[in-house]
Amino acid sequence: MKARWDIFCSVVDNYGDIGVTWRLARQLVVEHGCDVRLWVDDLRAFERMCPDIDVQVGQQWQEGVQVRHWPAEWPGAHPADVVIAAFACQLPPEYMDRMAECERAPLWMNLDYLSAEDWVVGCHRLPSVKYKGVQKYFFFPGFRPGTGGLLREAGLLERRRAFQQDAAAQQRFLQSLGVAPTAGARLMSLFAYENDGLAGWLDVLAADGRGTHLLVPEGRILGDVQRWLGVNSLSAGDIQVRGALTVQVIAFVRQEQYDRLLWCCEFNAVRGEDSFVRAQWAGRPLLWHIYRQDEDIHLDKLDAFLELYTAALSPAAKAAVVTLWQAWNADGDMAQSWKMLLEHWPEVSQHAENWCLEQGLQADLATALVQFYESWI
Ligand code: TRH
Repeated sequence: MKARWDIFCSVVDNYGDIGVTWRLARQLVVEHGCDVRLWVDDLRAFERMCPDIDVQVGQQWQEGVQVRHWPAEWPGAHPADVVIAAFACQLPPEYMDRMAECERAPLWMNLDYLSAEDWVVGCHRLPSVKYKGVQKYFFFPGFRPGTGGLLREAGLLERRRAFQQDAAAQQRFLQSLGVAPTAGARLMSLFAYENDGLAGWLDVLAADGRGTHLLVPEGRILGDVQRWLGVNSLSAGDIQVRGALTVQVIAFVRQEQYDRLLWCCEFNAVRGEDSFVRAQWAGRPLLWHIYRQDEDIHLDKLDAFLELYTAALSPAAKAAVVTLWQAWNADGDMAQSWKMLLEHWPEVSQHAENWCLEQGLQADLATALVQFYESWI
């Protein structure tokens, strides 16, 4: 019998919550034959990355996943065999009561935020709280052995590599987005929160000896881009040229298309959690805009990742990557640090591919969850 999974996603803000859970839900269906219901409290964020979603409908099927709207008033449902609360979201109290009434209580897990900090290994799969006798467990994604790993679909890296070796496929794809790359220019993508450091970075790109074609999906960074360009508005399709820099705004695309966009670019600026992971699977150098948290605790997370990510780099290349990422996340000098990175470009590029291959050796997150369930029953 197929295992039944309920995944609960509460959209706090942005797209990471739904981005991660939607990816996980599909993978559990396609690769592990699970019966998955994805409960989402805000279908509008979902619609951005999956335009087939009908935001008016309480129950619909998308790519083999039963998508259920999770309204304030709980509609009632029998608990599944495995229950995932994504990013520590609170399950409906009625649902928790039903879990406690089950003859055999479900496996209940909190799928946590991604972090490279070393305490994660010690907490992964530990029991958390109990509710009326039903035990909850921590499940941590991560980069180190002993964590739950990262979301990675079967064959992803092979598909990525084939695409990167196929110039015609890349050209067709970019054309479908309305992008005709500027000849000789470095193609880059920019997905970030508001960032005062952007102006310094764009200044140096505009003054560079080599051209840059910067693709900016519609989103929070556009205000900063507009200010730097000195224009009142920007929307998908707009192209502006300043010196060696071409800035092109593109529409927010489906998740699969966003992957291919990352694969096409020589450098990707990403943010949050899911795009950050996808940029690593692209095997290209990246820049992470981490999600800001109170008391700057996100900076510890940033340092922990940098420590791990740069461990195999030469000291000079490591310093260049660390300086750039810290500048982007803590108001440093983006112009100077970008120039530093360019000096180490070949090493940093090769490293991005090596890191991707190394991470690809770990079991992926969906498989790790299924294995945990199998060992639990
Ligand atoms: O949107 P985010 O900033 O999400 C954040 C983080 O997850 C953060 O950790 C969390 O606490 C907060 O939300 C609530 O960044 P993230 O995680 O990269 O999610 C973006 C998703 O959007 C990802 O799945 C990729 C997808 N995407 C598209 O599908 N199309 C696009 O064009 C773009 C730019 C992104």
